[in-house]
Amino acid sequence: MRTTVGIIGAGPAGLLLARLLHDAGIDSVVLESRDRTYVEHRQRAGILEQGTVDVLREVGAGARMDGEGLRHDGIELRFAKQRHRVDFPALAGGRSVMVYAQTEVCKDLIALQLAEGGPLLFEAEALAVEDADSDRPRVRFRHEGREDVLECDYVVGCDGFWGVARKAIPARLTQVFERTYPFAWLGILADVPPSHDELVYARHDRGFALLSMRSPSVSRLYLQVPEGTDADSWSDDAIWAELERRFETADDWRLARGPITQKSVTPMRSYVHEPMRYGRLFLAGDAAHIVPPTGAKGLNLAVGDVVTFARALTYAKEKGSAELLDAYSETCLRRVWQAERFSYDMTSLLHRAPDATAFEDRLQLARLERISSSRAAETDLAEAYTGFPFG
Ligand code: FAS
Ligand code: PHB
Repeated sequence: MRTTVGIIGAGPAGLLLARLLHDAGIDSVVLESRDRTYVEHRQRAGILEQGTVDVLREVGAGARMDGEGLRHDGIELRFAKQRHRVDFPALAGGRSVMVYAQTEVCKDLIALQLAEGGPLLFEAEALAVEDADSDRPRVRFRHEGREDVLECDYVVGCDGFWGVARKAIPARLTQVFERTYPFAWLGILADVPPSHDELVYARHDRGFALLSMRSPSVSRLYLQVPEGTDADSWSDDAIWAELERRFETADDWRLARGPITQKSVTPMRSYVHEPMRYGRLFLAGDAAHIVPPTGAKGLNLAVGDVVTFARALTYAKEKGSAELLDAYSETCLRRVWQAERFSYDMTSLLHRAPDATAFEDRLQLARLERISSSRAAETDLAEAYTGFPFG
């Protein structure tokens, strides 16, 4: 097989990149190791920044999002039984966010790709990227029981944290920055209308909790739990009781309960791989960086990377200059590190580490008091939450 751009991975990064290249008249092939059902049903992100919403509309994947997505103009911070709403449009130049699950984004992009895009091969596992530093990089892959090779001009590794693309970059050229956290998120889906019309981020002495949603009738909620927690060790009752404790307020707000339909634990990690390019191999999305989901940045960073790559390759084709391709890693990393900073700040602001001291507890409350009483402090949060510019 031969194509201009070999894309490894059909998560949001790989799928959106295929659309962006298609619209620029550049052919690509997407290799995805899992089947379509897995990709379309893997519960992950839920918040789209304004920039992501705009790009999805531009590539023709915005109709269902505009019909079913929920535009949100703020979030609530909850601490010491207090409630403070952060008003995004007032603080971040009119920007808001969209609640629309990553599963739905993938369904929309897959439908588009199958209807009018280049090859999207499911159950096609990339085994290795070869000759990445030549002008003829190759992806060796296995599909339908036999090994094959995809000859490319460029390869983009959109294969997530556990993918293979990153391994093609020589360790001597690589610098990895990472931090793991002594806690994780126990996430649930529940068939119950959300008990608040916007997201609620709660800091409590017992730990963090997040109220999110998937629709007016489906709630998405998270509890901070110790790292390594087994989701099945939490009964439904225990989950609801703990969420009620952590969302407590001084007023009469109540958390509605309902049938839990899905339960899973997500580990927390900050990770950046530098550089995000080696020869004709480019990394995008979780293949290059991971953020703790507290800042709702993961999916949106992946979008920023592939928009940057598509712009750079289009520029190279139209102007004959590799200038933007050569700047790809630096351009992406500027945005990545801002998202890493924000995600770390939100995580350290709202989660209580197992060994937290009384001093650290008071420091968290002082930071939250500052945000709820200073326009400058809450502006920083609103600007970062609603999104950084794409390069
Ligand atoms: P993805 O991991 O989504 O996609 C990579 C794709 O590559 C997968 O489909 C995989 O099957 C495929 N692949 C891997 N190896 C391959 C190979 N060798 N050959 C072919 N294909 C291969 N972000 C948020 O903003 N909010 C959240 O609440 C949130 N929750 C998350 C929960 C979990 C459990 C995880 C793991 C992540 C979560 N994230 C969240 C982050 C998540 O949304 C990612 O940022 C987003 O999926 C990134 O998209 P991709 O870079 O496309 O990577
Ligand atoms: C979600 O709805 O899954 C979600 C929302 C906000 C976050 C993380 C996850 O910060």
